[in-house]
This record gives sequence, structure tokens and C-alpha cells, in this order.
Amino acid sequence: MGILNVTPDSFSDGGRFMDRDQALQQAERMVLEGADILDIGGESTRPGAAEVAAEEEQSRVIPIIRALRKAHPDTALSIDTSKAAVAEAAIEAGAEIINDVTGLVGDPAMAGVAAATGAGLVLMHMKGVPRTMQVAPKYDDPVAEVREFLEGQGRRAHEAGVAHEHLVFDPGIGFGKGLEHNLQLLKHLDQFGIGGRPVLLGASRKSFISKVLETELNDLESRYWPTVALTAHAVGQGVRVVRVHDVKPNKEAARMMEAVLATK
Ligand code: HH2
Repeated sequence: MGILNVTPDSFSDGGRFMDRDQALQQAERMVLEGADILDIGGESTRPGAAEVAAEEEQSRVIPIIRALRKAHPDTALSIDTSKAAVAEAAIEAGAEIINDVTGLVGDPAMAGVAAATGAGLVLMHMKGVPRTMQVAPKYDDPVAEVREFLEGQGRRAHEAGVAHEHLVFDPGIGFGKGLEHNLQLLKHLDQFGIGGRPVLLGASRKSFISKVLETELNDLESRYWPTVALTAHAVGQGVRVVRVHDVKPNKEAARMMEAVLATK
């Protein structure tokens, strides 16, 4: 899953793809590099990010989704939003997956939109809200707590009419988690495929990598190769979708791991 942030303030690519042509070029590049899914987001969820009104978010993402639907009929399109109105408009414009980083907590209407449209639904775990989530997050047992949350939200989705086959689960690396929590979740990625459904991992270029490697927080490049290592690790743990900024090296790592895993 290639990331396309149509935002002025995303932590690693903010402002780069606000221009429609640049966004489409970046999408084209990711598809050529092997992305099977493009995840289009119009609101940054980085720690401390400001909230965006639904109309503004829609005006950023809907024209891009329409254009991508035409240009790349074989690529699945995912809308990264926690607002039901944005998700509904995005599905109408041609997206087929809703990526809700609040795991249905953000908008009570989201499950209904997923059920009514038959879209795929990514349920991610977040503790708190982006503005404050990195202020001393606490867990007794992060793996058990994240799993329990995802199970509960999976049930809620099901009760609202979302088919189990449409769900994907994501432990939400970096969303209300300290370094140790992120590492524990990464070590136990095989715990999050509730009911046999796929796990999605979004660790690409995230700041905990700089903490492990003791590189400068503004040195994003130092996070590229460690991201590839995490992709290989994730595929080894059975993760089916990796959400990344740099498609080519991550796709190659995934394919290499898949060849090893497929060998008897
Ligand atoms: N991470 C980000 C955004 N959306 N969706 C899922 N399912 N999982 C994630 O881990 C995830 C996500 C944050 O990364 P990014 O899009 O690069 O930055 P920003 O939120 O600043 O736009």
C-alpha cells in the first residue's frame, strides 16, 4: 500500500503532493514500483496535527481519487479518513477501502457507511487523539490491550452490517505508543489477525526508528532502510499489507520474503 498524503502538514511528505499533477505523478510512480493499493489521505494524523473540516478534507482528496480511478483501474484505492462523510464521498468517487485510524471511534456513522457501500474497512488502534496521544501513553500489556480493542471494534463493525471478510486490522504503530510499546507490538504482529483476517502495518519512516538508531529526528532519510527491515519482519510474521512511502524497496523486501516463506 503506497501512501499519498494530499496534506500540507504530514510528517514526512507534507506539502509535496498538494498539487494535483504532483500527486498523480507520485501515484503513477508508486503503481509502477508495484503498489497494489494507494492510500489517499487529506488530513494529517501526526502527533500534534490540527483537525481539518470535512469539506476541506474532501476538496483535497475527491478530485485525486476521481483522477486515480480513471488512470489506474486495476489499483485498489483506499481513503485514509476518520470522517464518515469523507469516506462516503471517496467511495462514490471510486475508492473501495476505508482506512479509519480511529478504528470506528471517531465517527459513529463510519460503520454504517462501510456496511452500506460494501467497502473494505481497516480498523486501526489509536490511544487518545493525535493532538495529545504521544503525551506519556501507558499500557499494562500493549499487545493484549490492542488486540482486545481490535476484537471489540471488529464486533461493532459486524453488528453494523460489515462483512467479516471486509475487515483488516492494524495495531497502529506510533499512535499513542512509546518506543517500548511499538517494539512489543512489532514483535507480536501475528496476534492481530482477528478471526483470520489480514493485518496491516504502518511503520514507514515513523519517529520511533530514529529513537532506536539514535539519528536526528529531522533526518527522515535515516529511516528508509530500517523501514525495509520492518517490512521484511512483518511479512515474516504473516502481515499482508504494508503501508509505505517508498514502494520499490519495500515491495522487493516483501517479494523476497514471500519467496522464502513459500519454499517447502
Ligand atoms: N499511519 C499514518 C496515517 N495513516 N493508517 C493506518 N492504517 N496505519 C498507520 O500506521 C497509519 C495510517 C501516519 O503516517 P503518514 O500518513 O505518513 O503521516 P500523516 O498522518 O502525518 O499524514
